Amino acid sequence: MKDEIRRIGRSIGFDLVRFASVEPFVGLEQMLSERIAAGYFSGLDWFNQERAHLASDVRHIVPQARTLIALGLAYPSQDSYIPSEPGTPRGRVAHYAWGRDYHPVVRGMARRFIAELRHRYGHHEARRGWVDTARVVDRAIATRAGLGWIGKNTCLLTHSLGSWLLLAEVATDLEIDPDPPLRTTCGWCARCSPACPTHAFPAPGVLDACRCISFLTIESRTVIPRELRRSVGDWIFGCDVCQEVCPVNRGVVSAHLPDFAATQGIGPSPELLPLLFLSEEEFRARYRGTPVMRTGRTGLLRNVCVALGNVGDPVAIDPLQRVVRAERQPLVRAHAAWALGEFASEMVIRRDLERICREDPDATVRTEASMVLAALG
Ligand code: B12
Repeated sequence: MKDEIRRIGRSIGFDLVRFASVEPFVGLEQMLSERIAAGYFSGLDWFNQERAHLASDVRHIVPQARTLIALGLAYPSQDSYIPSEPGTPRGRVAHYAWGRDYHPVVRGMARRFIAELRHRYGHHEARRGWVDTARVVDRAIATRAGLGWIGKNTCLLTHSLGSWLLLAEVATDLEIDPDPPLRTTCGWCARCSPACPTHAFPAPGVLDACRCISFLTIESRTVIPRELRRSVGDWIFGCDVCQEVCPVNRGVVSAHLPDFAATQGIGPSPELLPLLFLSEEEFRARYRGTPVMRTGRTGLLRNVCVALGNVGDPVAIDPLQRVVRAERQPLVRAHAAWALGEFASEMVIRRDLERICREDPDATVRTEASMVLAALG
C-alpha cells in the first residue's frame, strides 16, 4: 500500500511522499508557547496560544486520523538573479514566489491525491489535506516522516532538493506503517544563522519572525522598522539568504512545476522603477494568482521604495520625489521619504524633505521626513 500511495503522489506531481504517525508532538506546544512569549511572533497575531495547542496533536483537528502523509514539492532552486545596472535598479524576490501562488496549485494536487486514495481504498471519513495555512507545524510533520531534517535556519532540508521545497500533508484514517525520521543533522555547520542580514536568529534553530525579511516584506502591513531598512537590501518580496548560504542547497538542480517558473509571475529580479507607478488595477491585473497579491500594491510599493534607497542609484531620485508628491498611500510616501534621505548628499533632497515636513497631511510621513532631516543635522 505504501508503494502504491507513493506512486499516486508522484503521478500527481509531488516529489516526496512519506508517512508519519499521528502521535502528539511532545514538547512542541511548550516550545511554541515560549517563542510566542518571547515575542518572536508578535507581528503575526494569528500565531497564538490556541494555535500552539492545536499544532501539538493533529488529532485536535482530525480526531479519526491514524496516519499523516507528508508531501514535498520542489520550487525553483537555481539562482537566476539579474544584478542592478546603473540606470536600471532591480529588486530580488524569494525563489518560491517567482511564479504562480503555490497555495491553490498544491491544494488542487492534494485534492486529487485524496480523491485517488478514496477511489483505491474506499471512502474514509478522515481525509484532510493541509497546505501551509492549517494550524499544524508542517516542518514537524515532515521531520517525523523522514522527509528531511531541520537546519539551524529552521528550514526543512532534504537530500534531493535541499530546502527548496514546499510542504503539505494529508491526514487519513488508513493505518499505514510510519517511515523512520532521518538521522542526518547539519553537524558543526552554522553558516546560515550568522548570514542573516537582519540578525533574525537569536540562537541557531530559533527565528525571531519579527526581524525576518520574509515577515517584513510579506506579512507586515505597517512600517518596516527604520533600524532594519538598510539590512533589507534589495529584497522586495521574501528573502532566501539563510537558504542561499547553505552548503546542502548549493548546486541543487531540480525539476519544478511550470506554474512556479519565473515567467509565470513577478520573476526573480524585476525592475523597480516601473513598479513605483502601478495603479491598483494594473497591480491586480498583473499579479492576480501570484504570491505578490499577499502584500497588496501598498506593501509591494513600500518594499520597492526601501530597495531603491538601498540600491542607491540616483536615477531613482526623480521617481521617488514624484511618489512623495502624488502617491495616495501614506505608507508608500513614508518609505519614499526615507529612501530619498539615502540620497541626502543632493541639496534638492533636503528641500523636498522640508516641504514634506510642512505639507504632507499624514503624521507618519512627516515623522519619516523629519527623522531624515534630523540625521542630516
Ligand atoms: C509562520 C511562518 C513563517 C514565519 C515564521 C517562520 C518560522 N521559522 O517560524 C515567516 C513569515 C518569517 C516565514 C518565513 C519563511 N517561510 Co514560512 N511558514 C510559516 C508557517 C505558516 C508556520 C511556521 C511555524 O509554525 N513556525 C513556528 C516555528 C517554531 O516552527 P518551525 O520553525 O517551522 O519548526 C521547526 C524548527 O524550528 C525546529 N526547531 C525548534 N527548535 C529548534 C532548535 C534547534 C537547535 C533546531 C536545529 C531546530 C529546532 O522544530 C520545529 C518543528 O520541526 C509555515 C507553514 C506551517 N503551517 O507550518 C510556513 C513555512 C515554514 N514557510 C515556508 C517557507 C518556504 C518560508 C520562507 C523560505 C519564505 C521566503 N523565502 O521568504 C521563509 C523562511 C524563513 C525561515 N528561516 O524560517 C515553508 C518551509 C519549507 C521548508 N523547506 O522548510 C513552510 C513549511 C510553508 C510550506 N507549507 O511549505 N514563515
